[in-house]
Amino acid sequence: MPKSDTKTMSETLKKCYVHLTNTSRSFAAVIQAIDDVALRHATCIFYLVLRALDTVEDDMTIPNSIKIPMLKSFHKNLLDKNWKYMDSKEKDKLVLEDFPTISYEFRQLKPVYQQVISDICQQMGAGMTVFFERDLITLAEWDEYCHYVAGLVGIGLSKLFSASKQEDEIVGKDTYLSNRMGLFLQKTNIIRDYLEDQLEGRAFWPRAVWGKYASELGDLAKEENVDKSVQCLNELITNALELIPDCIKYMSRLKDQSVFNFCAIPQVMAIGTLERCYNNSKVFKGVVKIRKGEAVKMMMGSTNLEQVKAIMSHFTSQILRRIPANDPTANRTREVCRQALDVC
Ligand code: PS7
Ligand code: MN
Ligand code: MN
Ligand code: MN
Repeated sequence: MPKSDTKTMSETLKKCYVHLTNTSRSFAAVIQAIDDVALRHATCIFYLVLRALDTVEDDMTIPNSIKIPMLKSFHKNLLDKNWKYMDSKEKDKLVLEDFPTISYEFRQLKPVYQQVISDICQQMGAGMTVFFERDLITLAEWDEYCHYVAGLVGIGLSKLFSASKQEDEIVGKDTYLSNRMGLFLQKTNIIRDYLEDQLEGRAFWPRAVWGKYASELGDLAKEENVDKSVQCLNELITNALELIPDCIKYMSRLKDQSVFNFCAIPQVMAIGTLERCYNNSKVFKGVVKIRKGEAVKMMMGSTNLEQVKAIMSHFTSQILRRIPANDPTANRTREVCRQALDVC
């Protein structure tokens, strides 16, 4: 249930929650349900700042000569009460056009929260430009890109949880596990969004993998390549599934119910999405989404570690059953699924 204290909230903070509701598909509900008021507001502002940064990254109408310096200096906009950007063509452009409202509320946060958000924003902005200038080739580089755009989010969120005293110090300090939580969401997103990204001129699949199945990344969308494309997809999904044991370990440390739900619901949606995408040629024809009823069931069923493990093992078992005998990654997929089932 969203915790609204609309009576005591300033008009600008209310506007921030309106922006949150309008821009996030899945995060609005879990952020609004965070119990600790200060942590809830910090998370909402963190989300909007990164949504603004990601809107710049995603906007293919901004030439790189303008985009790169903009991303690198984005964190400075947090302290500039007038900064805004009116030329984006993206669907979430409103967060850039109304950035003064967001940056004003950023400056009302406790200094520790401001520091975490600003640091992550700076590292993410710089990181986003790395692969404008360099191709994404190896699996290590895939992890590196996912670290910049999602691992850092996990690291920042974990520091906010610990700073709020809602979670133990170890949660904020163990950046390895926080990073892995973000990687699981981002890899799932990149795998699922193949076609959408391809159509918009973006490419986030690592060449070391797709190069084994096609000579151009775009060729995976061609009907005559469907067998190879699905094999490539299965290899990337297998790589993402490797993250499950670390994600379970991270979630096992959480104590606050509302923080747990906030972390667990996206993870559960991600495993559901991976199961949907596994061995599914529709990934190359459109956006594969989990059914609404299924999503609702998962959200209600992610309120404690045992339930999350049960959902994770359900989807992992489904994948395990569907591994084609002749898939080139079959053995590795089996092994990774068994490792996930072992911890669940
Ligand atoms: C601060 C809640 C909880 C330890 C805007 C949550 C894009 C997958 O690219 O719009 O439009 O297809 O579906 C969220 C770890 C980040 C990682 C990242 C900030 C979990 C800007 C989210 C969300 C760490 C970079 C989905 C990673 O966006 O994707 C807050 C722990 C933003 C989390 C992007 C993607 C999020 C994402 P797209 P979406
Ligand atoms: Mn992006
Ligand atoms: Mn995006
Ligand atoms: Mn995406």
